Amino acid sequence: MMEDSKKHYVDNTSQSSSAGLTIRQKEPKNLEAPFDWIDSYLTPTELFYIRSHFPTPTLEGASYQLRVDGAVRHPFTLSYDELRSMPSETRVATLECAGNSRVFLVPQVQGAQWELGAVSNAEWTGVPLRTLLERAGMEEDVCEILLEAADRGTPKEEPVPPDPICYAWSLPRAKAIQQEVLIAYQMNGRDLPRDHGYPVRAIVPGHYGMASVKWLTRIQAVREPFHGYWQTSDYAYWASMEGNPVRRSLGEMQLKSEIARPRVYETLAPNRIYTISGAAWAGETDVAEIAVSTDGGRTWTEAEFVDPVRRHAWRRWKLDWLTPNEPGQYTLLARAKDVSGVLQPNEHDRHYGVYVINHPLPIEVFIGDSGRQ
Ligand SMILES: Nc1nc2c(c(=O)[nH]1)N[C@H]1C(S)=C(S)[C@@H](COP(=O)(O)O)O[C@H]1N2
Ligand SMILES: [Mo]
Repeated sequence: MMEDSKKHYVDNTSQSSSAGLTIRQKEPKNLEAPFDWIDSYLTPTELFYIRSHFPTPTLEGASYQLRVDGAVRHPFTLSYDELRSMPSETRVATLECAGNSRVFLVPQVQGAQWELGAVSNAEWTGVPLRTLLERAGMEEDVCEILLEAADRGTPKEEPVPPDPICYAWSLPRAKAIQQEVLIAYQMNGRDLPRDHGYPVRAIVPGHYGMASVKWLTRIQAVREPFHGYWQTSDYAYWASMEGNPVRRSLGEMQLKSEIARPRVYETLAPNRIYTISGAAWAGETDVAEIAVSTDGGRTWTEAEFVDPVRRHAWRRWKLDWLTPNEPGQYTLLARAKDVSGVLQPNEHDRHYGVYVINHPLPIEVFIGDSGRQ
């Protein structure tokens, strides 16, 4: 199934790429993955995007402690070695920052100007959160599991809390007890790098990246919904309740596809076969179909998948395009359909503010003049 994971499927060698992360913000570290480089199913660790709100904390494996407490019958603390000696699971999960593709919003909005690369796919190894909660004996009336981290600071966006805060995120109980949620210590078969949460982070497959808390130090079972800064002021959206708008935390990733190649404003030769390629993913559903348009959405052609269906992981896809003879500008779009027949929305939903940018993103390219090739 993973046989072709290391094989380059883009056969046209002129479609070269510029591997390396793009800095969106230097400190705290916010680096974008080169999305045009999706030659392998798993994003190499050194090319995986980095999204941090505070300076990277320095935790040591030797002194690391993970506290599991709150509304539980048997609170306990684990060392790094104890966690690593427990039965582990390894699974592939795509992480996407909820602000990915923000640069495509018109008019321009505040926040890191992510293009296509605040998304990456890796293999994670760790202990299911569920195992730790079972060991702790979670009380019946627990409604959320709060994941607390070691990084601290004062957020920049209003309303700014009076004192420094830690990064923290709570998961609904129903998600927290799913077998796929990991307390992870390895990424692509090696110990987590510091920027990705060393020594231990949560991996919440299917949810936007903000739920996968890095530098995790405490897991607290709580009886009341947690209304912390990150999930009320920041990563939240306007839902509707009895006709009234209410703030809710972002959760599952929404169906999305992105074109990796060609890149924006790339010039292609006329009347040649060009392999358009990309990837598509979803939160708690599976991607079933990809359609590509090379005429700004008037007509669509079905693309072919490169990867199999695997819940919570992206599927790369490709389509051979016979480029037009006519020189000029062309708008490429890719649109995914999930297993229940739902398509990506045509437009960005304003209830999500500067997040969840999952409409088909226009990629403008040029067909060159054959005389000048
Ligand atoms: N402790 C901590 N965890 C965090 C964050 C953070 O700033 N601090 N950023 C979150 C966000 S918004 C995203 S998108 C992912 C990014 O994970 P990565 O840097 O490993 O790609 O981490 C999440 N976990
Ligand atoms: Mo994020």
